[in-house]
Amino acid sequence: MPAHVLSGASRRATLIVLLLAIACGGDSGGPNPGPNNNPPPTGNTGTDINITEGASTRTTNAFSPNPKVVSLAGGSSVSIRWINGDITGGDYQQGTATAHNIVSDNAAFPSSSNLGGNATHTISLTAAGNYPYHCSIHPNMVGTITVNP
Ligand SMILES: [Cu+2]
Repeated sequence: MPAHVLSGASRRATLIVLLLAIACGGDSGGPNPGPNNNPPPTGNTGTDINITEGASTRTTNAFSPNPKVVSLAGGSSVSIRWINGDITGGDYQQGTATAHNIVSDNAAFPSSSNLGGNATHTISLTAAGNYPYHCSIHPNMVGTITVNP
């Protein structure tokens, strides 16, 4: 059917699709592969867990370090921060990220949203113990946090 005979409804549907494409194109804080990755985060390096490049096909080595061992050290809580470093084909400005979603195996801490390139997820743990977790998108990705007293 030639474009000039598209019905009014078809034209409206096409316009809506175009507007949705524009609205979804920006950095929304969700998955942001390609050139819209975040710059590498700073600070907090002592409690970071990096999601490694190529993590989607890995198991325990999808996370580094793994296990992550921290200590309350007399305090009431310790924070843990994941960084999605799974960016391939260049640095954060040129590479493409794979989204990951961190989930506690036993609902011990809040899940992340889908993390884009260099996006972070920070939790606070208040009790000693082992905290197994995985990626809900790639369940082969498994890790453990050990909190010592
Ligand atoms: Cu994943």
